[in-house]
Amino acid sequence: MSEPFFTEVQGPIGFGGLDSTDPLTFKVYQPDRVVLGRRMVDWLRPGVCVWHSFSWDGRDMFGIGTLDRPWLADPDEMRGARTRLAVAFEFFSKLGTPYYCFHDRDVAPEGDSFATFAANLDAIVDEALGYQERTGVQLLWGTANLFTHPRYQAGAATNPDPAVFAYAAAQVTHMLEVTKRLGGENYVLWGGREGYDTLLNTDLRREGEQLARFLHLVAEHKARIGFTGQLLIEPKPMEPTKHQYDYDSTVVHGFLVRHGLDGEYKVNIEANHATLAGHSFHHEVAYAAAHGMLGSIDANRGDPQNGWDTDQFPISVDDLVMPIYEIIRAGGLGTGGFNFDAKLRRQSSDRTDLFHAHISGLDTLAQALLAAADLVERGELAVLKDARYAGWDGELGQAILGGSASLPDLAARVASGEVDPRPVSGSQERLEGLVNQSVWRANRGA
Ligand code: XLS
Ligand code: NI
Ligand code: NI
Repeated sequence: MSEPFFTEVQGPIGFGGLDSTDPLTFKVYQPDRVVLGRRMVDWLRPGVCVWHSFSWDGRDMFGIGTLDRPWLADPDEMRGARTRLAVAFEFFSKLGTPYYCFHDRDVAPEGDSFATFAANLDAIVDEALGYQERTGVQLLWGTANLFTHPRYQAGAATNPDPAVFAYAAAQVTHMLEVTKRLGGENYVLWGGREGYDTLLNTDLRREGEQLARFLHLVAEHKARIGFTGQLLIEPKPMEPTKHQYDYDSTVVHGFLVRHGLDGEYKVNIEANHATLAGHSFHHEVAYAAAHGMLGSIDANRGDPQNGWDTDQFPISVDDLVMPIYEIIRAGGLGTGGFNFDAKLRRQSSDRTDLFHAHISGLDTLAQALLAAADLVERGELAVLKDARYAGWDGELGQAILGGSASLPDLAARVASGEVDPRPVSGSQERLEGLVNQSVWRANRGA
């Protein structure tokens, strides 16, 4: 074992409660606390991502790295990769969260050929297996990075050049197998460059067909190798390209149905991507839950003053109560979890800041879980929503839905005065009050 990197933290982070003044304790998150019959950790299934936390040094387009990530500068890249893996697992075990996630190139140097990259990745994966066994930390999902290298500048599956499609296929083939080897519970496809910068050079029809073919190939290979994890598509409307094809859950759903792929894929919903699409995170989760496509969550947030994917750690309970309410009502995330796809601010340059960020993020999720559970338990919201649609269970509603009422039948009922609807209040403010009351009750109880 190498020397500890996070020397100020002994770990595992314990529960301190709200009165604790020790910043390195959870204030709300108690993994074993039972909420609505399930442990907090089993509702949330939290994970840490390798890319933002260990493969990025804080650089932005105006400045060089500010974060202390010395392995990124190791001239011996494989040695650097091994150090990173050791530090990452030190962090996961000290934080005490059960899962992690990574892209192939987050953990292994690319080298100068695909064969070298594959060999580098396999060597790191051998070590990762050992760390998983020793620490009990598991892989929530794996993914291939099909957006950083210049070969992907015009997309991966949607590239105008089929050779790039083939290269992406090679990466995904390998990474699916790696994910299986590591016992990963899901496999994610985020199409960062599957979109366009200008329509002047883009054939939308072709690119859609290519993307569908790629997704079929991935599903086929999953079956071929006997990988039992869930395939997930992560919607995002833009950034890095001007327009991305996997715009939001609704668009992804339509695409999957159109190409006979529904049933094979669910969605990995990222809070900040929802807001980039002009939706709320609640909308995205509710849509996915309503259509049986809720897979997993990338936990983060944007900044209302900025229009881009700032990937900040979640901090607002208010923003999370309703998404978590939907998740509870859907029976949980299944094989999914809450992956912190979030990065430190560039000025958060102490090693221990990574702990503060994840502790605060997890406490926020836990508090929102308590409020959402209260809302589920009190039940008024669900009762009022059901009551709003009660007419559809009656004779008229059933006649319409069952197909026994034609347009002229309905017209006749209206003309005779038998059917004469009156407006009914939607009572939005009353419902908003109920949500707030659950937030406040959870605050009082924590
Ligand atoms: C970028 C995405 C990315 C995916 C994994 O915006 O969130 O990090 O989660 O490729
Ligand atoms: Ni993400
Ligand atoms: Ni993102």
